Amino acid sequence: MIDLYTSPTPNGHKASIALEELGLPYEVHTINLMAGDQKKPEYLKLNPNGRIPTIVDRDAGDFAVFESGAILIYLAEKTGKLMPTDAKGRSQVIQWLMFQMGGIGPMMGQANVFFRYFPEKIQPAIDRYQNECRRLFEVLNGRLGESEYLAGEYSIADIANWSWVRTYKWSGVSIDGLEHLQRWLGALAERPACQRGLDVPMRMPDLTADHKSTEEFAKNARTIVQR
Ligand SMILES: N[C@@H](CCC(=O)N[C@@H](CS)C(=O)NCC(=O)O)C(=O)O
Repeated sequence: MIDLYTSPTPNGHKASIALEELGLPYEVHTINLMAGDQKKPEYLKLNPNGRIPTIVDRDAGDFAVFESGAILIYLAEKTGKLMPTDAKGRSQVIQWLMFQMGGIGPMMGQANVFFRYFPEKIQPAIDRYQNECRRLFEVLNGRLGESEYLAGEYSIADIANWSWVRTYKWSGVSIDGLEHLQRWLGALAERPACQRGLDVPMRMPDLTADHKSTEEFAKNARTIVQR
């Protein structure tokens, strides 16, 4: 049994989707980011970075893993699934996983901060992060034009990148003209495990669909980025 400490955000979804794909039994512990649960001393013992997600593997002496990329690798290696074991195949998955961890995640995260949450509209910062996201999306599109999935077979690299890229509207970044990326976004959206993973810990509405929920969410999130 795995304990999953999470919230309904892209980094949280990476862990819940992987657990669903792997069919591992897990217990969800909801971390309320607005209430600051992630900064409580008992949680910081599991995740010194004070962010979600975290897993604790009860079957491995309550071994705690933080950082979503490390969680995905741990779960793949524990089960022998979603990542090949040969050196080259494993490296390909890790390359595209690192691309998400070092590129897509931080850039979309900062695009969200400057486009949605920051009280001042600093246009050069908004442009910088949105343009960098679009550039990264084009890299993904190029790869997906030559391969069905990012590292050949469906893997944790797809789960990591998809969990973020699917939220492109919230970051204000277009996917127009990126036909391979669009094909891949649609293909993963049809996977039952991806859908179940998005329900953890609770399903978020499409925040870009109506102005009131956009404003309400941005107002709450602002309190986290200003802490
Ligand atoms: N590099 C970390 C980033 C985790 C992260 O930024 N999580 C966000 C939610 S997506 C969070 O917990 N934010 C709360 C805060 O900043 O206090 C990972 O991949 O696990």
